[in-house]
Amino acid sequence: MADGKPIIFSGIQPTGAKHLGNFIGAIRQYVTGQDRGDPAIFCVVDLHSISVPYDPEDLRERVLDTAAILLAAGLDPERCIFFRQADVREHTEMTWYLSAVTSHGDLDRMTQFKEKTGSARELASSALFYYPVLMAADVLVYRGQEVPVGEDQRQHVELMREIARRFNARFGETLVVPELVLPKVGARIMDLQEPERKMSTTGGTPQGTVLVLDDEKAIRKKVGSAVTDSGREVRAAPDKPGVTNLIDILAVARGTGREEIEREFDGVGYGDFKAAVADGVVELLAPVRERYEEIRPDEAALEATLAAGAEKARAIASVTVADVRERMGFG
Ligand code: AQP
Repeated sequence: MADGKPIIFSGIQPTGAKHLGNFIGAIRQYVTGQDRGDPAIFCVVDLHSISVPYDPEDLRERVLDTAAILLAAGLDPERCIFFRQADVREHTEMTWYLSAVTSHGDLDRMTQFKEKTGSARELASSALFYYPVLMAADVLVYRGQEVPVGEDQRQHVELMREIARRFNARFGETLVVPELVLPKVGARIMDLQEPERKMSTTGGTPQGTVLVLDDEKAIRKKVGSAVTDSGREVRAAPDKPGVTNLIDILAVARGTGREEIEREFDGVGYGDFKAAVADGVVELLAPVRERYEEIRPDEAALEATLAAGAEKARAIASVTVADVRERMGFG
């Protein structure tokens, strides 16, 4: 930590279909984090992609899509370290070392694995089961102090904290126990069609998932057909998940709180409210889509940015790995 600024680390999976939940829960926090962190480190976690069936050529493309989305959203490689996970091999090496202090039972308790595999658990790749250890390595190898993520990652961050504590107890004080950082509003954006479920890349409805790269027409259609309820009141409440979700989305888009939105739309029907939410989302995402169109075609520039970031990341990660190896009795 320099000048009291924390080391911030977060990663995002490479898909071209980043959605509003990813944008609000994670990407927006990265952009604000880059001036708060020293360093702020963000990576496209391509190693995580192999936990589900994938195509290698497609993966390369999706990494560039995701990198372009993050740059378009405002990540500035001069103000943060931005790279591709697989370029820094210390992540995979660290994962193995951390296995020594991660039990099978720890991983067996991860609800995301259970939710994602359901009854097909026996067929799931061991990489999917093991994913939380790689995620712990991602953060711990930089001695990250803050991990900005959405609510769905809470359990994984709790596990990485436990892994760091156990490592330190077993081998001596080496790793930093990181803190979970959730956005104040929007830590869990819900599917617009099924507001009891989170907006999701794999588990959501296409109509209920607003993509960062959706055009204005698509955004208006999706927000306009969002599920609300039979009432008229624009009020956040547990029995009004659809309306609550839209309030949160508009609060984020406007940079205000729930209360301000409730006050402004008190007595206004859902139709006008939804139109305002659609306006807010269009204003939030349109500039990102426009910049993406400029950035994405220049693959050489994207590759150069990621390569430069990987060099900076490796310089930090290699020091931690050397300390870990020393502590564990290797070499
Ligand atoms: N609905 C959400 N609300 C708020 N934050 C969210 N995040 C994901 N969904 C929501 C946060 O986005 C970051 C990146 O997630 P990822 O790398 O796991 O990306 P993904 O796998 O493409 O996104 P999903 O939708 O989370 O995939 P599924 O559901 O298919 O596994 C993380 O910080 C996450 O918390």
